[in-house]
Amino acid sequence: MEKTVELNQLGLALADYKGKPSTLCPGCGHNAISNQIQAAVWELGIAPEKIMKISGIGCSSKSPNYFLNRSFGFNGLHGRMPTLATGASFGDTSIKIIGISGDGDTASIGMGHFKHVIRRNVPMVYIIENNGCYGLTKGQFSATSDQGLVLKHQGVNLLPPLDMCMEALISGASFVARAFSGDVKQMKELIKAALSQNGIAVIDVISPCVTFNNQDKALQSYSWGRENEAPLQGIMHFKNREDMQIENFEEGTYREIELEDGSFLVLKKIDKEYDPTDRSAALDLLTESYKSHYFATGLIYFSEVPPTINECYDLPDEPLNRIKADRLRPTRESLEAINASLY
Ligand SMILES: Cc1ncc(C[n+]2csc(CCOP(=O)(O)OP(=O)(O)O)c2C)c(N)n1
Ligand code: SF4
Ligand SMILES: [Mg+2]
Repeated sequence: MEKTVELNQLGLALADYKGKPSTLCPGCGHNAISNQIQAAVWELGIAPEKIMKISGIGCSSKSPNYFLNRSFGFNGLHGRMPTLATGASFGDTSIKIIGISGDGDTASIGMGHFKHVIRRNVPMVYIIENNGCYGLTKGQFSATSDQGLVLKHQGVNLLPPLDMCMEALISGASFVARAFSGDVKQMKELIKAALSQNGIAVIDVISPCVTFNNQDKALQSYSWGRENEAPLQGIMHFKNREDMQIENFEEGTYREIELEDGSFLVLKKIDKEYDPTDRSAALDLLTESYKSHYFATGLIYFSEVPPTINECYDLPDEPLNRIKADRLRPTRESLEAINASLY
C-alpha cells in the first residue's frame, strides 16, 4: 500500500520545507538545528515564503542553505546578520525573520550588532549556533570558548568566555533560551515558541563542532553535553488550547504561558523552584551556571514583549518593499510643507 504523506494545515509536506543537502561535516551540531527549524516551521503551518533567513559568515551561517529552500534568504558579512535583519524587517513587517549566526559571528566580530538588535527589539528569532570555536576557519578560539580549553592548533585558551544568554538578558531580550543539539525535542519546542513571539527571541544552541571541538571534556562537546545537560522544564508548544494534552499532569506541576500569536507553551516543572518570568532568578541562574558549569537548558527568561522597533516607528502592515513608486513619492505639496516646517 502506498504510504500517505502527512500534510500541515497549508497542505504542504515536510519535504516542502527542506533545503539543499548539507555540505557540513556529518554529525555537525548545526545540521540538527537546520532539521529542527524546518520541522518547527512546518508544524506551525507557516508558509516557507513568509520566512526570511539571514546569516553572517561561518559554518553556522552557511546552514540556512540546508533548510527552507522556498524562503527568502540573505547570506551577509561576518557579524552583520543583525543589521541585515533590521533592514529586512523594516522592508516587510509581514515576514518572519530567522537569523542564524555562530559564536564567532555573534560573540566576537558581531557583538555590538547583537546588543543593538536586542535593544531595538527587532522582531526576529535569533539563533546562535554555539560551538565554542571558529569551525569554518579550522578551529580557533572564539569569545565563547571555555577558559583552559585546549584545541589542537591553538594551545590553551587563557581568556574567560562570554555567556550569550546573559548578554541577551542584560541587553533587554524578552525571550531567552538555551538549547543543545543533542536534545532535539526540546530545541524544536523552543523554536516554535520563539517563532510565536513578536519581539526578538534569542536561542543560544550549544552545537558541537565534531571536527575541531568535540573532546570529551570540552563544554561544547556532545559527550559533555549529554552527561551534564540539566533541562529546567519539559517544554511543549500547542497552537490552540484545545490541542493541549495536559490532562495527566498533576495540578501545580506545570505552568502555561500564552504567546503573542495566541498559541501556548506548557512548561512541565523539573526544577521546581525556577520561575522563567523572574528576571533576577534568570540572572542568578546564569551567574551560577557560568561559575559552576551547570548546563541548564530550556526557557531561561520570558516577559511581556516591549514595543518592537517597527511598532516604535509605526510601520504599516503593508510591506514597504511592495509599495509602488507613485505611492512612495511625496506630493509636491507635502514636500513644500516639510520644507516650510524646517525654516
Ligand atoms: C571580516 C571577516 N573577518 C574574518 C573572517 C574569517 N572568518 C570566516 S568564518 C570565521 C569564524 C566563524 O566562526 P563561527 O561564527 O563561530 O561559525 P562556525 O564556523 O563555528 O559555525 C572567521 C573568523 C571573515 N570572513 N570576515
Ligand atoms: S568544521 Fe565544525 S562547525 Fe564546521 S561543519 Fe565541520 S563540524 Fe560543523
Ligand atoms: Mg563557532
